[in-house]
Amino acid sequence: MSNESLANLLKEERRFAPPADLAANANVTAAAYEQAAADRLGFWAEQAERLSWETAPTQTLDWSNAPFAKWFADGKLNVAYNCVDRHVENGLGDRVAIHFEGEPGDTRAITYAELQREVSKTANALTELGVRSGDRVAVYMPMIPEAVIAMLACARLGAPHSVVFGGFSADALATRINDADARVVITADGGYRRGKPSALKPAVDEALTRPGTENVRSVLVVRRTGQEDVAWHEGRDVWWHEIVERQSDRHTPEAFEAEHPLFILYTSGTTGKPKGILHTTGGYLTQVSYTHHAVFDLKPETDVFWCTADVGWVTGHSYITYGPLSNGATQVLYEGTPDTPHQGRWWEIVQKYGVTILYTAPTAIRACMKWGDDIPAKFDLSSLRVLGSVGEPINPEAWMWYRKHIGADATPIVDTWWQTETGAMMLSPLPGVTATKPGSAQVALPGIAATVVDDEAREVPDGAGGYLVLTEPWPSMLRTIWGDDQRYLDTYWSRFEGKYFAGDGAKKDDDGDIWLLGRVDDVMLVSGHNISTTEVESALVSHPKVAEAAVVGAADPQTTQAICAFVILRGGATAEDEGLVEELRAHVAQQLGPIAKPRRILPVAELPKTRSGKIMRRLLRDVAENRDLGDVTTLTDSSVMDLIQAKLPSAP
Ligand code: 6R9
Repeated sequence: MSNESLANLLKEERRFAPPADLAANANVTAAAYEQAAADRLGFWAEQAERLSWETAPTQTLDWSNAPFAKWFADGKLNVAYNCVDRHVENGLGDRVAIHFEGEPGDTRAITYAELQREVSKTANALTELGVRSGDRVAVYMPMIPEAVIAMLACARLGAPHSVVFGGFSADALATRINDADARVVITADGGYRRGKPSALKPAVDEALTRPGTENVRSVLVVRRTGQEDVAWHEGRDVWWHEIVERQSDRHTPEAFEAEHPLFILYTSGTTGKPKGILHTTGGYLTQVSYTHHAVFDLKPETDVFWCTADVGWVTGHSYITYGPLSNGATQVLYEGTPDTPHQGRWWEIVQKYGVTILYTAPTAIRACMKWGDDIPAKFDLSSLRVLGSVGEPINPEAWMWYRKHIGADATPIVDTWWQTETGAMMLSPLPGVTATKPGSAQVALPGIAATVVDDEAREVPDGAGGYLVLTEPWPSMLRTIWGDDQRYLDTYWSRFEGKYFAGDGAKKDDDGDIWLLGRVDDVMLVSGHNISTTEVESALVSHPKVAEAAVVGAADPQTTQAICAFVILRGGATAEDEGLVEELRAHVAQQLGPIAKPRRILPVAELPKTRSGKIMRRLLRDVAENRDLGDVTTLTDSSVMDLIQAKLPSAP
């Protein structure tokens, strides 16, 4: 990026105060900010008391070998005990932990007492398969309860798991098995997606033919779809229902040191070798538990929580498995897609289980906008009291739609910024405290230190833009990149000395609130101005005929880059509509100024996305610059790119 900071183009004046009853009964009030500001480490030491420690920590942070952190280093605890057993011991065994809803409509309600038995049996089975503390276990599963049970069983044994998205290819799985040197793979015959069984086991079989995966000695297979033709490797493959079911349902958890590795999760990494992000035990669990309690105002006795993410994404790790369960929450786990068998499936689930807190991604909200307001209107969504967003900047118009059509124009929206690397939420409004602004993650959570700096690492004044940085260590921070300390230093700690570089562009508004502007690699340079992709996309989405937009800068001899926008239309608009493209260009110019007016606008049917719903602008840039496409393995649907490329020659 050039020296000039990001233009502060978008102005947002709308404000929504917390509902009075929520504010009056909120788990966390404004006092938390003051307490954490006065004594940040004392604040986190207090939050660590949310957990049950076998040996309580006496040290909070050891930063003597910065940026390699140790949190609560002399404490010992077991994560699975904290997520399961202690709730049973506290008399909550009959509380439902998981309401499972399979895509075909099959359901299971699993109480904390049953979860304790299932996790214990699975831990015993893994022990029989030779898994010991420190061994890595790859988990390649559909969204079924056994995915969560497998993670907890690994945690119980101190065996770090590496969950790989069930949708990733055999190649991606093999690379990750190899990098983590996994000894066991837990998988299923398949899962249900878009109304039909989708096999998983063949990808495991293929992955295990690749070099570097020889150390995998067992494959534990859940029978989910019951397809007949599962290839079987005698001596290596074991059915879950055969080995797990015959185990004792008792298992004594061992306490591990707070810095014992809990899991490795590979970031989707658009370039280069995927990074194995390492998270450890005590600090991670402290921050996921606290943020889940604070940001969602969770009342475990009465709330029904639902995070729509996949467990293969960090959001699923922190806000399906570890945050909610450590807090004794009741949650929904849904296997399938939002539009199977109909586009109201999610809202039907909210109504059926009386979901009170919903956590989802902007991409899903924009899809629902495109499908139409009438679909959620058919369901009773009155149980909802807090709505969350994560994964990308949420465009102000999508935020407004979410509030109005899902949240009855009353429910607070928490826009939570964080990363695989941060482990837990870092920036977010608090629903009982913050007057929210559509499109902004706004403020660092209590105990978190974040700011925006310019190229010289100077904090920018209010009203200016630059790079988001974290200026103090936090409990759930990544500890390193698995097997590559140097890459950890280079990627996150070398851009600005002593500060964690998140790789996101950001600006502060006139109130000092933070707005995320997209990945720094995506920021456009147009005639000497840095322009954020997010702001141009938000301007496009604020037009009633645009459901979704992806904006890239394409190399241009006159202006360095020219803004090129790909849009998905809604409200009956079509690419053939006379004057539509001109109308959209004029709309952006009027919203943001002439400098941000896209050179080209291309209506398309779909946008390329990662499996966690993030738009892959890099691929669109390849298209816009007529280059061959790079790596498309993390794309949800690679045929999307063929359709987009086919459009190009006829473009204006
Ligand atoms: C949790 C997760 C991290 C990147 C991050 C940023 C983007 C996530 C966001 C957001 C704006 C938000 N991001 N939440 N941008 N507002 N509320 O998504 O982790 O998959 O590692 O992605 O996602 O660009 O740097 P991960």
